[in-house]
Amino acid sequence: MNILLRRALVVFTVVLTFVLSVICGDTDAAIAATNLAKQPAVDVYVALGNEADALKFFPANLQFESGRRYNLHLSNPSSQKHYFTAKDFADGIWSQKVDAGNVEIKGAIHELELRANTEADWVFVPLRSGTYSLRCTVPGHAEAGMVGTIEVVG
Ligand SMILES: [Cu+2]
Repeated sequence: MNILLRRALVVFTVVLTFVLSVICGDTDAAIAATNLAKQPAVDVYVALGNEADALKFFPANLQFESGRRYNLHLSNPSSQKHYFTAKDFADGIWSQKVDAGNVEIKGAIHELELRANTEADWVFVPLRSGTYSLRCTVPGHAEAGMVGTIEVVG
């Protein structure tokens, strides 16, 4: 095979690989995820309970914009454990990571348990608009008022 023909074959193979990856969507999805991850995060703070052990989320109603990146700082200043449970909301977000103490967890997250006097940062991008319920699933807590709503707009 002469050198020109060989070069043409290499170029053809590279172009074909690129075209196939675009058609298959891998490249688009990878670019979208990279762009989302680079967006500056909007800080949001939520406390699960308070020092007086009130069974509430502070604040109880959250609003996010779809397509924006958030860093949700969760803290539990109370003397008992609490859950941040919003499964339908979590199904419609892209979770980048949860940072808890010295551990960073990547991938889909559906529920967080915060023991007494702990904190966790959840970085995500909401993708699906809607109104979702938030609750603490420790027995008796939701019934006592530890519930809220998460609204995703846009
Ligand atoms: Cu609770």
